[in-house]
Amino acid sequence: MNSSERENIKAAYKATFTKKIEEVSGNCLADASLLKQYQALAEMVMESITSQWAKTNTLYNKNESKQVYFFSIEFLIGRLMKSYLSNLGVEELVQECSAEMGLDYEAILAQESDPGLGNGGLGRLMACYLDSSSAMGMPAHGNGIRYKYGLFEQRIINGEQIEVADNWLKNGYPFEIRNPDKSVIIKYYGQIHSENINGNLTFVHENYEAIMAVPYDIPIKGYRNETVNSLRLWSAEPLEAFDLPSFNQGHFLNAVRHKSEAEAISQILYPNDNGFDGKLLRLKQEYFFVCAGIKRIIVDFKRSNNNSMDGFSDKICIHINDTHPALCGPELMRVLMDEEGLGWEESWKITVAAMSFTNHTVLPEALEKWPVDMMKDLLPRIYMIIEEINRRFLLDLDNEFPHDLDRNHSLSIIRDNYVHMASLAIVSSHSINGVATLHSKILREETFNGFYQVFPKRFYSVTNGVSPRRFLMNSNPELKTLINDSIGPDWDHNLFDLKKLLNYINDPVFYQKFDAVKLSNKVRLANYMARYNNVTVDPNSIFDIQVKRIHEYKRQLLNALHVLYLYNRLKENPNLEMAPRTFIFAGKAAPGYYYAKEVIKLITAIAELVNNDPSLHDKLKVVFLANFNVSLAEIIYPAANISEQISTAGKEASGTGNMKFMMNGAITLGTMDGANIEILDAVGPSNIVSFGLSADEVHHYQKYGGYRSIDIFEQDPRIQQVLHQLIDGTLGYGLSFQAIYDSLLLYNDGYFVLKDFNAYADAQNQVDHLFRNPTIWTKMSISNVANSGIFSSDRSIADYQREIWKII
Ligand code: GPQ
Repeated sequence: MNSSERENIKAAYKATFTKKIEEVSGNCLADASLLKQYQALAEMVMESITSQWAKTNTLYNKNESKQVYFFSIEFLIGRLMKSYLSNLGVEELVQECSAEMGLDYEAILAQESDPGLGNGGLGRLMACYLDSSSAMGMPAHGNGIRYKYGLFEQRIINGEQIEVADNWLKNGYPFEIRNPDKSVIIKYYGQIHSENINGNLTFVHENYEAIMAVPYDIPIKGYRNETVNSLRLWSAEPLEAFDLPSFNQGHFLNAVRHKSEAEAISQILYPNDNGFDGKLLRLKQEYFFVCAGIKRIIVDFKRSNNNSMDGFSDKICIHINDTHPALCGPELMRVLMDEEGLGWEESWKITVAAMSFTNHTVLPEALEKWPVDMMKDLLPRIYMIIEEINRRFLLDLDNEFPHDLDRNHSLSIIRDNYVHMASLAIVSSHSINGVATLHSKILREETFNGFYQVFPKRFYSVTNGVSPRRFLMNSNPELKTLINDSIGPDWDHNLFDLKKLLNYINDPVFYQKFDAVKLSNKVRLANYMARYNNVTVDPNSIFDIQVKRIHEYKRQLLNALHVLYLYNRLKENPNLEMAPRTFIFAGKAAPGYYYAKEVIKLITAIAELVNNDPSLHDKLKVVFLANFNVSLAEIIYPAANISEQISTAGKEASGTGNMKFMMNGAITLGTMDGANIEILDAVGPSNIVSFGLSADEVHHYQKYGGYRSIDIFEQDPRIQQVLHQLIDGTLGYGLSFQAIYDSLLLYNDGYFVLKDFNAYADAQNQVDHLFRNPTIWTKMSISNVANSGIFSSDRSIADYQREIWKII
């Protein structure tokens, strides 16, 4: 494009934008608020995307290519405007025009609400996978819930977490299209009668309570290509417009009660991460989006397949993200048998061939199990089908392993009066995978070992990945520019090309530029902390960051105790030689998780102690950033020097924050857990700092005992001092962290915090030494960026395509 063409395009953009402002606000540009500017831009974006979207859908409706449907109870998509602009290839243009029109581009973008439709890694992974699928021109779509309120907003008041409702829809949401014509009726409760209709046994659902699922579709625009996939989020509404059976029978009160009950279903996201809480409403949510999603898939499939179900599993993959959508199996069976008239065997073949399942945790408390009575009452037909799936499965098992009652019991989907969702998911899927090599191994050898013995060929491993567009190009534009200037722009289509950066691994000029980018990102975060936490930090200090959900197994406590220990060392010796450090924490605690909330309180108390002590000469600062979400994450990752990934080995399935940090040049300080092990493989041992018990060692202690935290306590005066400080008032008058103290000593430290303390302190010492040698540090940092290609979610999606969905 020559410069006059560009000027024409810019003029056209400015004219359209000015007109749009009038349309959305009734004001001229000069009087339009930032919100209206954002809404105008959003409308323009949607207008440029929708024709591509329609074309993509027309293509997909021909049924030529295999379609993947991700079912997930969470999609943590983050703000979308920047992705759209960058994927359309117009971001620079819009930036330039905005500046020339006297508008504040970043402030306009900040108007967008950040939909918190997920808790953490599980929901964010889905968003990265949608982003990658579109980038790769692959047909993949999401099915989830349009929660009216997403994950709560976290405020920190007097050092404690306070939860505030997340009203993300309050100004409307410009990137969704409501499609009421595609609504689906969902039936709960009631009774099932079997009738013999024309010689066929038919199941009829009576006296049910019906609600309506209305889809809202969000376009997922591919990076600089023509593909626009869909994220379909279902909203629950009463079904006045429909011929409700109870209405017809004159049960009007019932019909009104349904109204508010209906809306309750998509009202709010459950705020638990890695934890199961067996509430009836949650089970309603699970069936809600499963039933709606499956129905639409079948309607669309049949419409383009001469009204036939032939070849369904050759064209459709139903991928379930953890067990929350595991009812996809029985629901697909129900539709195939009760609505499509197929027999059990044929339906079962189709179901297993279509379904695949990813597990995301081995924590026993997170594995879903629903009381039989609850399931039977709420979903009578589904429960019948689960019983039959189980009966047939146990029969097969008995044929293969005769009289093995223990095996039969331990693998039974229904056992001890519960429906075990992981068992259901495994039995009804042709593929089960873990999310990192170690995690998949633990699934095979421990968690699902019984199923592995029965179905060894069903088990796979696909290591997680993250979107390089969101977490590198868009959130770290200065690094993107430096990389473009150094190795050319083509790495954007193949992140493995980042390896070319290794050509600069000894280039002092490149070092300078690379360090300048990191510093600039640290200044941005320092400004944020000055503004929101009222803490001044030195951008030249080590930014040592742990951001993720607060959970015992993630061991924010280990980090916090070590900060206290460093504080003690500095108090003892104010001239201690160490690089100044800024310890940064962020993350939400589940509202009902007392212990996690205590950890937040502890961190903020330590921050109070440390930041207000002038005798430390600014060598130590501690900051807890409130309300960690995708938008804040995008500011944090580029600014990190140290990425804290210190879970008890064997407990973190993969982790994905570790990958986002690495891609931005942070050095991992981590245990040999989840994908940290693969980060070590990718960068080599000299570019990571690892420490601590191995998963085997942890497993051994857990199985056979032999660890006594009190012994460590008694032998280590550093630990004695720090633990006393938890309860002796050091951390504030009247403040005592007795529960944490007890968990470590009285309850024998279930997550091996004290056991790993010494190794962690040594590793932190090593970090200090490395950082004080800038050449070594920068080299390590560059190596991390250069070797991060394997952690692109494009690679993960390619693995799924090849191994699991079998798409070319
Ligand atoms: N994960 Cl089960 C969540 O974020 N929430 C959950 O409820 C469960 C898992 C995470 C898991 O803890 C991480 O290790 C993974 O990297 C992530 O899922 C994506 O697989």
